[in-house]
Amino acid sequence: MSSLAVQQLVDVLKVKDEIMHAAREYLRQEGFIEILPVILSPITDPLHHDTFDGTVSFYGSPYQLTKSMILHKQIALRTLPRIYSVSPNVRMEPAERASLGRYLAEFVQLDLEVRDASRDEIIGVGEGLVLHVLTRVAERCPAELERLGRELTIPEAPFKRVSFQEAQEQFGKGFDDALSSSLSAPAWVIDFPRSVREFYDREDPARTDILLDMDLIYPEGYGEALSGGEREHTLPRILRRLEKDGIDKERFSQYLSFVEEGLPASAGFGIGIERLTRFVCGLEDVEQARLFAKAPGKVGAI
Ligand code: ASN
Repeated sequence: MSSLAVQQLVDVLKVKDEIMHAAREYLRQEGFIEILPVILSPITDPLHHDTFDGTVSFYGSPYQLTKSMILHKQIALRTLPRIYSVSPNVRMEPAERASLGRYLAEFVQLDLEVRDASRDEIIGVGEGLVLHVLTRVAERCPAELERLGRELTIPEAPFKRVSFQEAQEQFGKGFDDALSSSLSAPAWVIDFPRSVREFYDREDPARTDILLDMDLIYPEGYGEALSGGEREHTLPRILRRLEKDGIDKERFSQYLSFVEEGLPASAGFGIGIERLTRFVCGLEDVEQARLFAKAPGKVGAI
């Protein structure tokens, strides 16, 4: 990865600032309330893929650094119906992922959730958010984009949808990169199999082992933009999912007591801010999208 010249870095940071401004503008207009992020908790997203845990001692008790706000988002919906958080996440991915250009061990996710929403409704929020951000950046940062050599095309909604199975048949296992390189506009991948996702994504009542979830994939090889879906929210279903995934329910005892009291049905997603900045600016590597970037394995980064 080549390092950016000072002016390019300034331009990237200005674009990132506009991305956040536009995202908040859109979400406020859509009735969302921003809640402050949780950074330390005894419970966090178990994640399906391999990461090393960031555990710290909280007065002698093991607490984890947040991997995503998913469990807290569900609990927060007991208080407010439409929420989001600009949430710092720590996911210590295996070091070899650094070379892929789209992983940071510390990154920021705009994580949102809506009470009683369906996947279709939340897909609409995702499209609206991405379109608003791209339109505003194109309007407000033309000089920055030009200096970065980036011509932004504003896609049309609704974005194309492809099922996980279709994508895998066409592009093979781990299809994200090949699918993304084939696209000239963002597209949704829907209906992931249960075995590749986390326990909180809702299983389709009509199709065993297929989830009502989705990823948004950027075009031009920039890869995954966001992940989300409808959620499991009742105790018997969550306990069954934990069991199927071989997860000890004691690990989530605090979460399960909220589930027992009652969680609302919901759907939501989280979109990575550095990846969005990389896509909007047309950057080679996600490390170029922020200051103090920590790529997987880069010990010494501050
Ligand atoms: N934030 C994502 C979601 O809402 C979960 C994740 O990042 N693993 O589904």
